[in-house]
Amino acid sequence: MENAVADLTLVMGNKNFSSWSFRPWIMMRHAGITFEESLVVLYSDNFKGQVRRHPGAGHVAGQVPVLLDGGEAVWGSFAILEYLADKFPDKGLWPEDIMMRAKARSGAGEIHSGFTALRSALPMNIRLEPKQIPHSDGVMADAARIEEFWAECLARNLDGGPFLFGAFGNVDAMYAPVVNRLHVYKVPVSPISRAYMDAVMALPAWREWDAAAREEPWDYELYIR
Ligand SMILES: N[C@@H](CCC(=O)N[C@@H](CS)C(=O)NCC(=O)O)C(=O)O
Repeated sequence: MENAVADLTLVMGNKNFSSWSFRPWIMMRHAGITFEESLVVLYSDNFKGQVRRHPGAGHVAGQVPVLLDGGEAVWGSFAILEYLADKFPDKGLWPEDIMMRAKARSGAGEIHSGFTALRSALPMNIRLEPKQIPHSDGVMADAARIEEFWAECLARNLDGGPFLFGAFGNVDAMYAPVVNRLHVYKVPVSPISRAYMDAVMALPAWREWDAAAREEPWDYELYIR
């Protein structure tokens, strides 16, 4: 359902590469929260200044994403998702049950601050044709822990799934870039994880982001694997 009240702008990076921007974007699009996009191209001149030039954003860290709302700015993917859950309580962005909500936040916190081996070795690259590359022990250990968390969530089959706590929510949005990473770099995963990844990648919001990423002109050596 479209939300008529919102007057939000997401300051964000290029869709093909900006994994942090992808999180609030896919959540808002999936939940039907109306927003404008303001693109700051990754690695362009004075990136931080371009981000901070937005109204109300003079004090932010200078990275993307930033959410602008009513002349104020919220920065950082996790904080933006929390803000959206507060602002749109009817959207069910976190599980309703207090313990399930806490567990979803635990998982979201883990991906926000951890899995550095996987995140640095396998950059999000939406349009990359899946290709096999060698994976380090660190990458495999991170992938195993991600799969362990997913399996624990999916075994509960909350509300019949198919997402981590039933309906697609903030925790799924936090893991969305990892879905791309595991997919395009052909990290071997269990059938349970594969089914979850396929469900995420089949979302209309994912497909919209994917299609737009394929149209973008920017490419960077840094992301070649
Ligand atoms: N912890 C931040 C990280 C944001 C981040 O690293 N964004 C990258 C783009 S995906 C960025 O702005 N890079 C440009 C820079 O750091 O100058 C979040 O959760 O949003």
